[in-house]
Amino acid sequence: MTTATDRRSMSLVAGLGSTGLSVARFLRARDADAVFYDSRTEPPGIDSLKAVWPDAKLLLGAAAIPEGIDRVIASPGIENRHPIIRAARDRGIDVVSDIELFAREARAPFVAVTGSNGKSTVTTLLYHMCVADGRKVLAGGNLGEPALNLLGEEKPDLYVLEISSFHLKRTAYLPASVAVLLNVTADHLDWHDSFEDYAACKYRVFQEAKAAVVNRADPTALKAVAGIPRVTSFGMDEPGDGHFGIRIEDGRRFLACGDKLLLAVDEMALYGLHNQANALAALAAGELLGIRHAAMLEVLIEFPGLPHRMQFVAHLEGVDYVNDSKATNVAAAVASVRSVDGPVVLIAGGEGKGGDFAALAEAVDERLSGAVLIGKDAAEIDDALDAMTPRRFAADMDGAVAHAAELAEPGTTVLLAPACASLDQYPNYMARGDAFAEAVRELRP
Ligand code: UMA
Ligand code: ADP
Repeated sequence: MTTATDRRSMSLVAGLGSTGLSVARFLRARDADAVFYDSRTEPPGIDSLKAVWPDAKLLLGAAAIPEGIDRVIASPGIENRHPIIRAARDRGIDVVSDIELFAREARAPFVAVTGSNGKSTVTTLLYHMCVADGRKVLAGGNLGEPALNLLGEEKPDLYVLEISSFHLKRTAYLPASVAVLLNVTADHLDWHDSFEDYAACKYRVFQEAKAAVVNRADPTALKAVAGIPRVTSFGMDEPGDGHFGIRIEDGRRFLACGDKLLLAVDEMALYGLHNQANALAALAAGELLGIRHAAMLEVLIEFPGLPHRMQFVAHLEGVDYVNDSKATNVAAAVASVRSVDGPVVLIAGGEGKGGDFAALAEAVDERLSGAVLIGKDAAEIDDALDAMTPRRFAADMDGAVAHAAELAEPGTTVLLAPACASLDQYPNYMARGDAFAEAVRELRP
């Protein structure tokens, strides 16, 4: 009879997207045993899997865990209430993320960046800051390149990882050299059991961290970092010695460290108050890593931001068109509207993720000169908005942009900041942003 001690351990790899494939490469290189599961009977990743692991054992469509499985390595998109995850829990089988596997094997230090909003921007800023300082650095995680793929590359000086709440829910060991928590606001409530569960996952990033960057406006985060030897804070107020914040001199706003002025915010290529917070968090992380200030400031002067985040599209007949398709939750859309000078015609809607549209309305109503609502949750946003705000409904992005152009007076900004996921109408937020840019191009006389 085979017992658990005399056979190789067997993993169930759940999800055959980019994460599942990275796990397959990782296990194959270690001559491990695995079964691959996907709830789709013909997942698009199957051919790539076969290329990595020609005789891979497959379990498609069904949702039962076979006998002999010791752990489930779950892709982040597989919700916690998915039958496979529940069955694993009921049987006492460990459920782990690819990030946990990465953390146990990484031979170079890593930075873990999380938060409800700003993760990709801060991860990318920090990556460029490390490069500008002459470090060999690899970036990945939720940003796009699965973390385990980075282990297949030549060993760098440092990894910079963007980590989501989905990852953190299934990560029991994360000894980051620097853990960064940007902010915690409601998101992904369709995946997590509750807001409390979501928030606990975010604060968990600090647990085994050797140093931390903390948002000093968040008292729970300040408590969570109490035992960490090196902590640097960031915030939008004046900073204390060794911390990062904003100082105003002669009416001009500056990024500052203690009482030292580092850079006037009008010299930053990034746009908006929220990006000042992101810049300060990246500076704080860079400081903990010993990156030279000059290298970091050079990046802040030049880095224009990632696509689909406050991306300027066109100026037509006195109206600016801005694509912030990545504003996929309420807090991001609020930050987005607030970062625009002057009146806004907002294009919003899609698949809400359990966010509170009343909070969106309360925060942005007075700045809106119009709204165009799209997608599955258009009616819910309509209910929440001030009755006086002119609004239209549109079936697609062409219609939405055409309505917005009609509502927008010269001096207005038409802003795509949906406060919702795109999946009811588009494959992802990039496709939604591209559809917006295309529709704006078609407006040109
Ligand atoms: N699947 C099932 N059953 C399910 C759900 C999914 O079998 O119930 C299967 C799908 O059929 C598909 C696979 O799982 O074959 C997809 O897995 P996935 O959704 O985890 O996608 P990946 O391609 O592995 O991408 C994931 C992250 N996706 C999610 O967190 C939803 C990517 O973040 C990340 O870039 C990538 O790993 C590499 O680390 C995307 C994201 O939307 C950008 N993240 C969220 C966000 O930023 O808000 C957290
Ligand atoms: P994430 O990776 O966490 O989704 P991104 O850097 O991709 O974050 O930014 C996504 C969106 O979130 C942006 O388009 C903007 O609307 C909003 N945002 C970015 N940074 C912040 C911040 N610090 N606070 C609030 N909202 C932000």
